Amino acid sequence: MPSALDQQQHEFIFQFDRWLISYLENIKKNENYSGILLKSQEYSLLSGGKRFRPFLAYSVFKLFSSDVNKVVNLCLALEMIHTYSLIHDDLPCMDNDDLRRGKPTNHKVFSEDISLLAGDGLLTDVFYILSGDELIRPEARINLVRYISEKIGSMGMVSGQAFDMLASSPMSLQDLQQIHKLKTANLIQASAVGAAIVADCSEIELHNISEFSFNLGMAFQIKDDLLDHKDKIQDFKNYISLLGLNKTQEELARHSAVAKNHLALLNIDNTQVLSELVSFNLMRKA
Ligand code: GRG
Repeated sequence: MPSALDQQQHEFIFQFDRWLISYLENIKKNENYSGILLKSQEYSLLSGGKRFRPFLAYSVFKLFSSDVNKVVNLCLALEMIHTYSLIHDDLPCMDNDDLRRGKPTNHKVFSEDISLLAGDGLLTDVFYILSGDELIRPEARINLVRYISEKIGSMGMVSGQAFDMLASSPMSLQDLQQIHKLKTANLIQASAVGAAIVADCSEIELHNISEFSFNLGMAFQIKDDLLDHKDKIQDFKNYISLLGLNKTQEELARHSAVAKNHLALLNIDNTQVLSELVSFNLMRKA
């Protein structure tokens, strides 16, 4: 018997792929859209990501509302932000990676200039689609755009990337935690809180969703560190290098427990999928 998480993931992926294809088909009709730019964006958007962030937004939204149409643009926007960050992160001036998800990186297939622009376009389009979403109450729309831009802009993910680029060994735990928070947890938090804003949640609900998703985001990155750790000198930006394996696993368990605790504090009875998502992260192999 599939778990509640499996069922919801299955239902979500099927819908999300249709939303994304339909979004891409629609923008193709715009005569100003550069064909090569679109191909480059499409290449990375359709290259097999886990869709973790939009799935999280969808699952949080479903706690409070069944009017799924209201969360479509947010789900698309989150995957577009994630995709832009990966395209730019892979560029020669950043991590200079040849492969992403086992396939050539965007700039290897297209070119550095087009990949840079593909990311710029994806990021900017996010604000176009969110600010124009008339299914979201105008006040909630403003709060949403402001919250997301705080989490991913210079106060958030972009500074996380800057700290990461400039980091040198040896690194303090505090500095590493700040990079993990800004680079990874912020967008995961924006996914969950963004959905709660769209669903018109109360202050106390927003608080618990925010704490839940911050801790899930940290747990997600610590799990990534556990999966990625290489016994190399260059691997100093990894929890295991700083804390050792046992303490890293304890940190993963601690953040996961705090996340589940905030789900319980929501005092609603349909949090099973999200609770299973926290457990799934603990066990995931990729
Ligand atoms: C602003 C250029 C710029 C970058 C922002 C997000 C980021 C910083 C860089 C990407 C590299 C990286 C390892 C980020 C940490 C977050 C993370 C674990 C990303 C991978 O997310 P998954 O596992 O990826 O959800 P898939 O491939 O499944 O979509």
